[in-house]
Amino acid sequence: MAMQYQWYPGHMTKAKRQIQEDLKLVDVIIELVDARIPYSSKNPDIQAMAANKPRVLLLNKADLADAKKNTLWKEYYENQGYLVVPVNSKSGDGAKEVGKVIAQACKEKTERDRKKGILNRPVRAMVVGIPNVGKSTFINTFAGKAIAKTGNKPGVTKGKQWIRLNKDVELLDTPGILWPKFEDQSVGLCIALIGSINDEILVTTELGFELCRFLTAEYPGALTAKYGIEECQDANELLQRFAKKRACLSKGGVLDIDKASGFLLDDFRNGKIGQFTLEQVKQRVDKSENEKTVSE
Ligand SMILES: Nc1nc2c(ncn2[C@@H]2O[C@H](COP(=O)(O)OP(=O)(O)O)[C@@H](O)[C@H]2O)c(=O)[nH]1
Ligand SMILES: [Mg+2]
Repeated sequence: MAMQYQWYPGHMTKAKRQIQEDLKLVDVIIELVDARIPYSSKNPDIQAMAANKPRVLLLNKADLADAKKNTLWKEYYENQGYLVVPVNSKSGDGAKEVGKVIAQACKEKTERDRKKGILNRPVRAMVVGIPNVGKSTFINTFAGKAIAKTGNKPGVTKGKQWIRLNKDVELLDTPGILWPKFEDQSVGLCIALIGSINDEILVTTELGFELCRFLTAEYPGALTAKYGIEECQDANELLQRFAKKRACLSKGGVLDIDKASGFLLDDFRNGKIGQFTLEQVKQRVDKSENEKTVSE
């Protein structure tokens, strides 16, 4: 692929340092990834920063992803020691299960406290994830009802606001912002396809092309079912057919592929074509194993 999907937001180092500081204050980490790209939307640094803390991993936007793949990714991360729940933070679907795993994550901490003679100290948690993954939505939906802020507590860094989730759990009300690893081009492409990179630095047509390629290969029939266009191997040709169907014409009656790609991407990102997962467990597991071998 000719183009480079790169994205270097400012203040990355500062934000990372902030997370490192905040992590010292919490017992449990609630990490959000996008269920459509559970590998690419996961920051690798958090692993090192959060050593020895129970980790809850939420496959957020599960409503937009392939339900069967949600199950496979859940198993994959459970095998790595996470407590995993597919959720829809917008609707609150999965809330019950989230409550359950948070309680489970807290149990270890409460047990440890009890052995040290500490009783009735609430467990503290923090939400982390890359931009746009749904952190604010999650906090609003899941803590919104319990929005009573507990204010500053003695011995805690000034200015931190805690939201009480229930009698056992307090949540830091500012989410920690992480960044995806962009060394791998395919990670950048995945992040771009779900719409988490500013569009102006991307070539819409190229993304439309990649999306056509992916959908015809992994979910054959999906584009035909939605738009009534005949699918073909040639993604350029397919984009043309889509543009024709949507009557995307520029001045002079020429097909406007860029505009058509924009429509296609919008529909995909909003779940209007269907529920799709861009990454397969197998593919990504093989890859991480290879990476490990190289660095050793
Ligand atoms: N369909 C769907 N959309 C979601 C979900 N969670 C968040 N969103 C949407 O994703 C966008 C980014 O969410 P936001 O909470 O601002 O992300 P943040 O940057 O991590 O705080 C918003 O448009 C949300 O409405 C979800 O579970 N399902
Ligand atoms: Mg936010």
